[in-house]
Amino acid sequence: MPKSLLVDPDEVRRPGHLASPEIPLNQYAPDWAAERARYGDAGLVGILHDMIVVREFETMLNAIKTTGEWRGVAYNHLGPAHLSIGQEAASVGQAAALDIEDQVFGSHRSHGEILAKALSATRRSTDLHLQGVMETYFDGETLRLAEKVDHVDVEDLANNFVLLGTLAEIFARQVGFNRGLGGSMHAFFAPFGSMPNNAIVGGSAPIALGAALFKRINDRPGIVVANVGDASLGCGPVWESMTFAAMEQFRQLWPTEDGGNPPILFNFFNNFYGMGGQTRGETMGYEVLARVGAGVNADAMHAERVDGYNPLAVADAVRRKREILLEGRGPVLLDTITYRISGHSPSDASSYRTKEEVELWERADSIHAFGDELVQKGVLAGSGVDDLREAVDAKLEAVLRLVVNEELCPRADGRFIESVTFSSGRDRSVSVSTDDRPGFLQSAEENSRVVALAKKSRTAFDEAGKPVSKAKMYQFRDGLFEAMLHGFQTDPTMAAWGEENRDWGGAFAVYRGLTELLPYRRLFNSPISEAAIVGAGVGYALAGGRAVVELMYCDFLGRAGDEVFNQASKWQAMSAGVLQMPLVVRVSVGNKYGAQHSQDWSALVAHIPGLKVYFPATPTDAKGMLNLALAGTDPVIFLESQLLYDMGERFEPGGVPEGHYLTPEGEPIVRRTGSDVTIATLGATLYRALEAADRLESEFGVSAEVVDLRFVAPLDYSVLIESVNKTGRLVLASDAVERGSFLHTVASNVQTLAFDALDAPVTVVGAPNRITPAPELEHEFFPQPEWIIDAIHQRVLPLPGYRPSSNQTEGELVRRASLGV
Ligand SMILES: Cc1ncc(C[n+]2csc(CCOP(=O)(O)OP(=O)(O)O)c2C)c(N)n1
Ligand SMILES: [Mg+2]
Repeated sequence: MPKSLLVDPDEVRRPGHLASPEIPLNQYAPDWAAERARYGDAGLVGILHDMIVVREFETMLNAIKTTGEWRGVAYNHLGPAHLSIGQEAASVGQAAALDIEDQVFGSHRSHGEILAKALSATRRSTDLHLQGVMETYFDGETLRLAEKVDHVDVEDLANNFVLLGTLAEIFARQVGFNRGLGGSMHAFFAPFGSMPNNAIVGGSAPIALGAALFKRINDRPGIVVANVGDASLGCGPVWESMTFAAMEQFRQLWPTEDGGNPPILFNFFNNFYGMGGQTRGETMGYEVLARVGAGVNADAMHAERVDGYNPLAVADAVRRKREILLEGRGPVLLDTITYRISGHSPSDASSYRTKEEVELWERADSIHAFGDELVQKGVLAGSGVDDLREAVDAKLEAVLRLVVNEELCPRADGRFIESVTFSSGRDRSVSVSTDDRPGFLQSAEENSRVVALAKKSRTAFDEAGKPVSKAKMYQFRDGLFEAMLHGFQTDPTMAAWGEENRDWGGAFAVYRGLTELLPYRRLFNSPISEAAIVGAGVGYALAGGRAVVELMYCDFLGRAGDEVFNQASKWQAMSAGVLQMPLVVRVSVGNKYGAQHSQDWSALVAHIPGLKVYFPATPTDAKGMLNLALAGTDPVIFLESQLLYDMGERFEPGGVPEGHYLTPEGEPIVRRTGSDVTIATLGATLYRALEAADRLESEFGVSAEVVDLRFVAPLDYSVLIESVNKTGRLVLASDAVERGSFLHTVASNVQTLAFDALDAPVTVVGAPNRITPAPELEHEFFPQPEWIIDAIHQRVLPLPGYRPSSNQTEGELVRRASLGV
């Protein structure tokens, strides 16, 4: 689709002033009769009840942490407990305005949000629905225990279930909502709309954005709330998520029937502190947090400050904002003011604030205030608050007694954690959306790229062995294209985004042709926001979709560091396998553009548990391995060397296969057979290794076997061991800098697994530990064919009469290591 928006110089150069919408501050005007009619007396008491539940739950936790005991139950809780005592009206008021299908993502301080959302959802559910949820969750394991606590009806039993599932999770027990693998800061219960909570400050913002995108793209009901703290406004990913959610394309370019901007509410629980740093007056400059909305879009994000000490004011704001979001006019920002009476954590001595300040907020306490109001208005009897508290405490005590019982409530073990690290393509129910918006703009047969590919040679050489010209040759990037096409055709939820993904065809033309084929909602340009690009992919995937996101250069991984290292990688295990993460992060590995665009960082991602890492080196593997990634349900970092994008197929005798196929996961492949030495490579170095092997053969009669590792994780060592058993020698080479290279892990494992077969030490050839220089000097940086021969000569198998051109000796290794270069 050609560019459709004109940038008119006359318009943009015209003088004027920018006006911003007014941002209301605490404008809630109580209308008691209207609120009573809206909620009914039982509803109002329900709100108070839930606030008391949150307060008592956390008071109990505080006592356990600080005194090791509550109501006669002793327990030593080793893990964290970031409490929200004082903030109950904010979380409960919010939940009171949300439906079951609305989702809330939170922070390290989200026990209250989990309880509030779950209790609100139970109240909105039928008994049948509640029973279904509880029976099916972990096959009723949590329910069986919850049934041991007194209850009068199904809703009351669901209260037991919520308290028990949450507390057991905090205490790392198997019946916890995430089998104890999430713990206090990551607990959640998706069936009631309580979604992953995040120990990384601001970490929920991009993930919630992805979940909101999932709703928008797949026409699902409800909204998504990113509950983050005031101090998270100092975090880049939070800003990236707000600007991403506010992109004008959602309403200007996407068809109206797609529904507008993703329905996301950025709710800042503004307690005025980030640990001890005071956001008002010290660590931020906004003065009033809600002001920030004006910097994001023309609607000022419909920002408001709302009194988070009044549950009805919060519910009123959330209800109004929810309507805006459902109409596609988001995103929304709420500055929900509140106060944390408790310390940041139970060990916090509150040295950063005065007693006077804490007492002022204690005097305004929301439970007292709301309770008094209900009594005054005759909704609740005089002793009502105390009666509610006593009933909640009795239930909590019974739950606590069960959860601390090691026999009734055991913990999962390491084997279980291993079993949920990957979901390995476990059945994923793709619920096809019922709407009739087409998933394609044209048929594949009429797509220009598909038509052009049909005429191309699927091998690099013709039948006479002559090289095929690039214009006529099916290339590495075409393999990726075909895999993407198949993914889009077979998974209706699949969506892709990144910088330049649409008109440009992806930074390296992998997607050329897809713009004509796919509507915006399945392929779109993102802002230059790597954290939000990947983070939204995480949220989209865990919400039920399949996402393919692109990082233009491997060197930009740092910009999406948390999203790759802590989020994509960890949520399957932290959820105990409740969530799946069908997310492919396509990452090009560069060259030519110098130090900040040319690094192979396979080692960084190799070190992160929970990630799969693929690195194809041929067009056949580009297609087969991307097919594999797209057939799976795990997060895959898919590395693509820019040196290979226009490479043709040289190994597969019939050329790149036309149909759909999968490269066997984790299996390296022998690209050239030999008997004297094995050269194993990762990525584009393969072709230099093959050149080295040819020279070894022709000039020295040394027969080299070349193995293309293709995978970093998982990696099956049998092909390599078999080769080393035959040759007795192994040289490993890749374009990554030598220090910390993943190849050292391979070297160490081969030494362990094939020690008896080895006639020489395993040798790693990598780039020197320096910056990547200008293209004219790259031959001094990236391993060259002669370096591989030099290393063989100097450290593995002396070659008679050979004169090395570089220094690959042990002495040089020691010298460089001692200098750190
Ligand atoms: C990225 C990151 N930096 C620092 C921390 C340590 N930390 C945990 S909570 C917190 C304060 C967060 O303040 P805010 O976002 O306002 O939430 P609040 O604690 O007030 O609920 C800090 C600095 C962290 N968990 N993550
Ligand atoms: Mg705060």
